[in-house]
Amino acid sequence: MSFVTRGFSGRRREPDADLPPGQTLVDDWPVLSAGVTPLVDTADWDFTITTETATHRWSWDELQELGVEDVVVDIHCVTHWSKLRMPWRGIPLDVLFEDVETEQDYVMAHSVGGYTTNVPLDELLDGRAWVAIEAEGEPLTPEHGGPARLLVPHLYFWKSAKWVRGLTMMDSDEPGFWESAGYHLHGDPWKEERYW
Ligand SMILES: Nc1nc2c(c(=O)[nH]1)N[C@H]1C(S)=C(S)[C@@H](COP(=O)(O)O)O[C@H]1N2
Ligand SMILES: [Mo]
Repeated sequence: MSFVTRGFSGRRREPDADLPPGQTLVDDWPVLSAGVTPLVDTADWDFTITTETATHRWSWDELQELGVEDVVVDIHCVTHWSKLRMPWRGIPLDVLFEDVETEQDYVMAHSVGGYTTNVPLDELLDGRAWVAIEAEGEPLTPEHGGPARLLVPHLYFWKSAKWVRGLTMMDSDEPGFWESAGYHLHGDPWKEERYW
């Protein structure tokens, strides 16, 4: 009859309720890179959003001045590992897109070293994506994409481009690096959109 007990058990979640199908929890943080780790100096780095009409550019310092946000998110790699409740710090893409005008609905993210990945623009907005600069309380290490990487945690982690340099708007959804090699164009871990 105790409402305390009932309320508690009512709120309890299954231990793996946050784990998408086919995923396994890891305690460490694996490094997955298709090529060599570039060493990127923030002094030479800038971030661009290129639309059909304009190029918007932010230096490292200008980006920080837009305002950082601390978030706790789950990440899911298509190779079946997940990390839950990971603390990250980054600049929300909502802020970057505030003054960007475009009629184009798709984005290609570009990284130092040539890596690319495609994401629909609406999935980068509404608090769902960041240019991340810290994880677990520390600046991103080079192997994890430092100084800055894309963070799109609701899609498989290959969409979170390390060493990100910019976003280019596109009229249609074109495949990026892994998508051209058979990874799913979209990559929703809850739908197991792994390969196509
Ligand atoms: N530039 C770049 N970004 C990348 C990759 C890459 O090879 N190059 N690998 C992707 C893949 S497949 C995964 S799972 C994650 C791995 O990030 P981590 O090494 O920080 O765990 O980065 C993604 N972003
Ligand atoms: Mo991956």
